[in-house]
Amino acid sequence: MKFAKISDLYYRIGIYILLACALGCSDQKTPPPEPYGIIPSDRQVEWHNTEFYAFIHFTINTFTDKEWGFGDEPPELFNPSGFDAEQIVLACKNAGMKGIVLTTKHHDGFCLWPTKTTDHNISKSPYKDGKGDLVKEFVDACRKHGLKVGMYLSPWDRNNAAYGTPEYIDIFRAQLTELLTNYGEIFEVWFDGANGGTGYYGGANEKREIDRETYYDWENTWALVRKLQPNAVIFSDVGPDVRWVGTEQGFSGDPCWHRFTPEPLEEGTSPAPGLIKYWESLNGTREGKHWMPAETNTSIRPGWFYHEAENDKVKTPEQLVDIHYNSIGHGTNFILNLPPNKVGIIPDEDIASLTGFRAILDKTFSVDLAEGAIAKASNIRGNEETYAADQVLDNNNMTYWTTDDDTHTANILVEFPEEVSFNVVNIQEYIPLGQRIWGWALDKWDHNQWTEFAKAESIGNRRLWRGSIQTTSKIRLRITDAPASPLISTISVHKEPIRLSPPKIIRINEGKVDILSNGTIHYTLDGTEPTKESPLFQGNFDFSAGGTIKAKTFDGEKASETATTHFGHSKNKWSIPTNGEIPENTSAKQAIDEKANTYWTSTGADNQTITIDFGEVLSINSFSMLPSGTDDKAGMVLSYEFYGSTDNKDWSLISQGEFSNIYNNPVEQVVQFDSVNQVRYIRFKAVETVQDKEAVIAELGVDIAQ
Ligand code: FUL
Repeated sequence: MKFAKISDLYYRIGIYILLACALGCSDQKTPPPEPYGIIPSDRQVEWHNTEFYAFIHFTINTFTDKEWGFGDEPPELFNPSGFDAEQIVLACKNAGMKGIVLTTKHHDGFCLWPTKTTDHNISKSPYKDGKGDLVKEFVDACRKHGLKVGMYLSPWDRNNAAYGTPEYIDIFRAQLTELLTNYGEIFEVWFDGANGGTGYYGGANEKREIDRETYYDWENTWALVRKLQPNAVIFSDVGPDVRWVGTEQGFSGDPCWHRFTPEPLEEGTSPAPGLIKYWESLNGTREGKHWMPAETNTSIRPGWFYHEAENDKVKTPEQLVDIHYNSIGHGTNFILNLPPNKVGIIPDEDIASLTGFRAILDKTFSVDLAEGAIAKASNIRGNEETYAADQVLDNNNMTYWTTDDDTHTANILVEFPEEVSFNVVNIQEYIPLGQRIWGWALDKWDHNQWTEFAKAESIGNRRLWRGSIQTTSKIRLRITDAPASPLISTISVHKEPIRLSPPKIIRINEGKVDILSNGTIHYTLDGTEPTKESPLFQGNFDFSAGGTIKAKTFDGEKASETATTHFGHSKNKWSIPTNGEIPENTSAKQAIDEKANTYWTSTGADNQTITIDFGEVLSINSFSMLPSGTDDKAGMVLSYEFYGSTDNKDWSLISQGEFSNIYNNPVEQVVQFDSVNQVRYIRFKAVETVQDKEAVIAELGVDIAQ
């Protein structure tokens, strides 16, 4: 080898010396700790880092105003007038989301892409003259704006004639194959837990129950996903990669372990057709058999699909922030559903709420009060820089502080350059080597001694402590229980801005309404946003007819978020008639006492009706039914008939149907009628209940045509 110049030779020698040092003279002599117990796969670690993403529920239900389609809806109904995938994707991106999971086929079986597996798809709809592919439009917009793509494909298909037979499994897998082959990289495949029940099934119009343990042959379906999309995680009630958190209300348990051993609630029994509940989904299992972290799913509105009647019920920025702390803050991922409207865009109300939510989080997390702080630990693995305390302050969750193998409980201090005031602490465990912290506490230096201000069990991918303002010059994280050396990748300290609390709007006696707050309240009754010019609240007022109240607290230039509450017609004059053919049932009164925690329970599974006398003829245009909020869901009403009468003798059927997703999402069910009905008596009949038990209802109400 000949060197052109002598300087070239010296240059190369220099490089070799540097390389040799990097390899041989490196500081790191102590190997990283051994993994503890079950650890995540690479695809799961990647998923943990994705943390916050959107669910998009959009299909034929958007146009029929339903939560679950029966399967007989003509494809012509699917006709968004101005579908805009970019508007939807940008709404998600601006909210800080990193991906989108799209309902490519919901339980009604309508496919949003031109599948070869069934005619019940977008090519038979007027959308783009049958030449549209909504999945592709979503995927293209996601790729353009750097969001990951996930696919929801409902296993239950109420349209398909073959549902319930082995032939359907081939169809289902062919659909999955199309979705996982033709649209590029997928980060999550979402399999819904609702399976089997009544449906159209190609015209059979019957109930089909399947054995959900065996029917889908999940092992082979999962193998297909692995083959086609090796980096995608698979979600279902019980994994294999990601578990359902067990509620659709938007919170997770505390502790919340990433590991899980699924145990059915009651061995072999389904609480409702096609549903199984699992113990511990909320909390996981500390030393569970699988790495199966929870995903917290909830919708920005009460339902998963867009319903105009819910425009007033969009979760507020503060509610979304609370959910953030109760999901991501417990180490779960957070999938927030944003339902596009009939135009095919995210409505203004939802965008406004997302924008407010993001602003609160940005104000909180854009400043790290631990920046410039010094970290010290009671033990450092091998006394090496690689594992030193300051690794928790470097904003990199791939580096961590850890201890020697025989040191499981240890402390790490963060000393601020000057005294700080904070109300949020963010802690991350380095999870690729397992979830290995079982107990921890936070102390602050207070009058020359340590005072504990936080304490819990799990940390996992992320733990957000949020509480009252703490002022101090240093904090200490104490690991109080760990089965192996603990690994902490991040500690950061933040201040969430203090805001005025929105008022509380409550109904008191005789149909009156009170609005509670510490400040000045202005309110509206016409659906508009309250301003300082809106009526000033000066004391309770009659609101017997019902409607929507919006109120805000004001303090100088500051204003709270808007509180919105809807009340049906006052039940003040209502009673339960005892002269009809219905036997007297004392608990019936509890369905009209305006109290969510008292219940009517029917007198027997063969007499599932309740009759109500308004005491006057009312023009009603909808009814509402609030299910019991108790954990025991036996008797929850799954389908109903609703009758009206002017004389308690001749009854006419006003409405009948199912409360589609009530089991998983036990919120108030509101049913709008096709027309206004003039009645004095109403009769509600529970047609199907959970476990065929006596019907249980917390409240029945009606809205009157204004
Ligand atoms: C549930 C479904 O039945 C709902 O319609 C919705 O898709 C939700 C995410 O999962 O089980």
